[in-house]
Amino acid sequence: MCGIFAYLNFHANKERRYILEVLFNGLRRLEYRGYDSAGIAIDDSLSRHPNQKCPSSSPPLVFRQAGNIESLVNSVNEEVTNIDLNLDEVFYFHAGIAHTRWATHGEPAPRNSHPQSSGPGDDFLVVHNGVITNYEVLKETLVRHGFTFESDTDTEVIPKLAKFVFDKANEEGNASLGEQTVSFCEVVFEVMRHLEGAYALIFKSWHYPNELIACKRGSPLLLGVKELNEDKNKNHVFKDAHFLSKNEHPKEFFLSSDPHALVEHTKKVLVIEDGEVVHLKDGGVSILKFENERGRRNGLSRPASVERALSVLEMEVEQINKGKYDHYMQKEIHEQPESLTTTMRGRLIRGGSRKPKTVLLGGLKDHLKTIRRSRRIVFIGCGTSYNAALASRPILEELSGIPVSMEIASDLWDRQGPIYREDTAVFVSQSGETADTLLALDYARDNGALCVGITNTVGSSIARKTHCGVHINAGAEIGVASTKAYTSQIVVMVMVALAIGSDTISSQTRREAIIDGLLDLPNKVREVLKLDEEMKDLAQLLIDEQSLLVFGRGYNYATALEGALKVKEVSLMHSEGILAGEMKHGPLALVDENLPIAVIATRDACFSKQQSVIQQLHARKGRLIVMCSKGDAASVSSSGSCRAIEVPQVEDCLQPVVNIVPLQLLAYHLTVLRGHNVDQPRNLAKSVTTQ
Ligand code: UD2
Ligand code: GLU
Ligand code: MG
Repeated sequence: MCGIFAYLNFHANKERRYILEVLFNGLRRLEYRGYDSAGIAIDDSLSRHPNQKCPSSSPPLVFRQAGNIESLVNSVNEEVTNIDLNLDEVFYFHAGIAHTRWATHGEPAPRNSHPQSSGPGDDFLVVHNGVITNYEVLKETLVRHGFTFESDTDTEVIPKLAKFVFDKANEEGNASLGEQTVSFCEVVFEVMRHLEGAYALIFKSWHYPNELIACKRGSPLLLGVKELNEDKNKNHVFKDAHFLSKNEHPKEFFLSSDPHALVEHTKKVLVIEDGEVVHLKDGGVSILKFENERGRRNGLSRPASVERALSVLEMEVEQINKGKYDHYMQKEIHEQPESLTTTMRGRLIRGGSRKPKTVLLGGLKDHLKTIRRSRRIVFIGCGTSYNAALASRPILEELSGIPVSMEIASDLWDRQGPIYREDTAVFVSQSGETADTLLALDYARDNGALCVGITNTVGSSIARKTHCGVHINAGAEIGVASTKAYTSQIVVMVMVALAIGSDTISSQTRREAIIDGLLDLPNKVREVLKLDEEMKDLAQLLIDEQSLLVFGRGYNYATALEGALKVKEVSLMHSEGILAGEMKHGPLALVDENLPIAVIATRDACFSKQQSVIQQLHARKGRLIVMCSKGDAASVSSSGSCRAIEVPQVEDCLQPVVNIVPLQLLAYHLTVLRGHNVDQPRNLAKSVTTQ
């Protein structure tokens, strides 16, 4: 997530002012991806280190800020004045790195921003996108070797590990002064061998002046090359692992996680692949890679060099970011198998032969006793987040035995509804900055309730102000209409229900069945995503309609509300989610042969009631679209004509996660076909930070 940018000028005089501007601009190009902090590292002055051969063989200058890029720029300007840094100083070579952060480990704060450092002296600096899943073990080891950690990030283990590897190699190799016994590349390979998780990384070190190393696994990273005084006839191919064979031609290198930040400089790029280590040194580029994963892990084999041609960036930049998708909403819908996996990562404990399967929510474990003792659980949210809470209410009631009430944040605040010390108030918000939810949070805190947050944004106001909570870890969501955050919120709240209920022996079988269901859920979502074309056809049929009703009940009342919300917010078609049990109390009056009605009738405890709803709608010649479990299409259509959408059946409390997907797809296709803006619907904003 978020962004990485680096700029290296070789044999080309550039003023410090210019270098800073290139780095800041790089970050500005990454801004649209969402971030919460930013930072850069550049070289210090030659004048300050008269003994050094070049300025970069002394500790660099590191600037880090929480908040937006302009606040980083301002703080750099201030610091420049404070330390009397010469902006006109010219660098013939220089390597600068920059980062925008979307926190996963530790709140947005200068010490948690990147570049992260190896410690005093900043021997190694690293910018990182992604998550290191085994950072805790690495941290323990490094602490045992005397390292002190200053941040809460997972990233910090990387530069510290680099320093550890570097120091060890130099101890063993009795390095002569100025000569390193290990190359930068060797250090990074050794570091990479120990890292688990997903990452794109850039390393900078004053032990290796004017060099940069980039590597990645899972997260994107690109290299851009711009030759100054370019020979147009030359065909650039990576030869013998040395591109441009260290020639003296002046040139500039750019590294970025996003082509957006490259195109203004060059169109010649190399898309770095997983496992590759790209070394920029002496005007050349070398790419090295382990032949296989075993080689990487056991550290016995040596990495081989890779030859690859630069490609020309011809695609629309927008297109590359969205991968094969046309819009972010579409991408985020299709990303759900992966985002759900990340949400659950490390939180489902499979148990052993005797041990039961359980859920571990680090953010809640110390508060479970208090929650179990509360008289009531109150869910508080707005829009999609409210719907996600509503979807999880039945299972929370079932497994906890505690009454669960629902509050729309603004309404609770308007009424100043009663909240007590004995209540557990659960605040649900993707951004963690929703104004109405925040107001309700202050109110609930003042009334003494235990406040629990469910948010996607580490360090957000809601994450900070709640007593405890769970991050949904769905990754940055760019489309205004929430899709992957919704399904991750439900999964988190089901896990919360499992955790609260985990002390009840009688429900153990049920809980284990749900955990099995959770483990298999990404596969089921992958399966339901195959309905894409079918939903596009359906959208084509509905394109000119004025309105769409969605009937649901039980677990899928929320699906009806959320499905209708999706349709209305992006396709600008009126749509309403209706509790099927309320049908005869009004909505039935609307039914005729024209108005399209979607009915959710997948198999669960409400199945037979929904069958009767369908029959009554058929009796009034309703135009039905029925969502049913696999194998039920024939029986559903037997009582009258309707269009059936078959979805895979899962554990009842997880069914809302599967069932919302076709409706998300429908809303998406309807919007595209009706010619509206999918990612920025009219009049709406991603996070509603005003009342
Ligand atoms: C934490 C780390 C995670 C991983 C894991 C390893 C963070 C942010 N998370 O995840 O990356 O290392 O430990 O075991 O570093 N919180 C609130 N309100 C909210 C959301 C969270 O107070 O709205 C608190 C929560 O009570 C906890 C902390 O924030 O103290 C982190 O929550 P989490 O869900 O990320 O916790 P966990 O253990 O899954
Ligand atoms: N996991 C890292 C952190 O929390 C990197 C986050 C990112 O991708 O920006 O600092
Ligand atoms: Mg919303």
